[in-house]
Amino acid sequence: MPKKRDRDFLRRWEGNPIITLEDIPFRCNTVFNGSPVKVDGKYLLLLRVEGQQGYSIFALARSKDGYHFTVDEKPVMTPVRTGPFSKYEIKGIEDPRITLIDGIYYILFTAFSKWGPRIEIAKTKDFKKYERIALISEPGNKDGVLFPEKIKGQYVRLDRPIGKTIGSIWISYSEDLIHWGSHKVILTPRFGFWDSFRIGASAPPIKTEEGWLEIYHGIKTTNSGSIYRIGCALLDLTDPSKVIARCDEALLSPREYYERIGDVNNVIFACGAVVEPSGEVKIYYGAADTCICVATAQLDELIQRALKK
Ligand code: BMA
Repeated sequence: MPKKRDRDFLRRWEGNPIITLEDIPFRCNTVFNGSPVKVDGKYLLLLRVEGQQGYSIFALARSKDGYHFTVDEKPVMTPVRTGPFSKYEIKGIEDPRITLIDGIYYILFTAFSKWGPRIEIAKTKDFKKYERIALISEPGNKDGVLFPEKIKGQYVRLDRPIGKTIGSIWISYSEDLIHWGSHKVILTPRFGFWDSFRIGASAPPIKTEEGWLEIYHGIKTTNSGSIYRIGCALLDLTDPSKVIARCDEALLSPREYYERIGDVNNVIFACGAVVEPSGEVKIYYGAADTCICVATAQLDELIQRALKK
């Protein structure tokens, strides 16, 4: 048999998908778009789970090796139905992204309501108690990721507001994680490329000697719908509004059946990555809005890819 060529830059784990509907202990419609974090050598994955009512909640999965996960019996965050956040979470909470700063895990996620998506921020110290902090964008915004440290004394985030149907990656700054300003567009869709329609931040930025590595998603439209892929870019360490480099080719494209066919076909959508001491980066992604998968690359390889070397 001739050797099957791997057409993608990221290496899929051979046991993909790692979490499917069968692994969720409670009744639901689908599981996708998980954000990982490594705590004391063990892996936690905060999952977006869509209930059979049609809206999403978060569940927590745990693993010793980053590949075999067990999902907790009950969801850990559900849309609140009373209080100031409730009217903005009516249609659910989606796509969590976790960032650790000074012992606190901040979770940026999409709060959905009849006004559209807004970015909300919550925090946890122990993944047992979760506390909402604030809604930090107006509607029409999602894909919020927080940098893992303050830069020049300020918190920094990336997000994806939509204006005139164009979704680009913007940067904003804050003193207190609640009030944000100095909004600026930094990366836009590229005509003629795999990321020609819309782009958004995927994983919280990873600090490297060459700059902040941002793993982002790009969308191309076709006659039969959108194709979601993964790419990467490097941002300047001291001024992350400056883009140093950006990959030309996608790192991972929907190819396997579980990426091609599901509730939404042809989707690879990452919400985070774990960098191992060996330099291996485990990128966790939702496939076809129907399951969770993992693919890997060395950190150096991703940097070289962005630099087009
Ligand atoms: C995006 C987000 C993701 C989803 C993707 C593909 O806009 O809503 O949660 O995976 O679309 O449907």
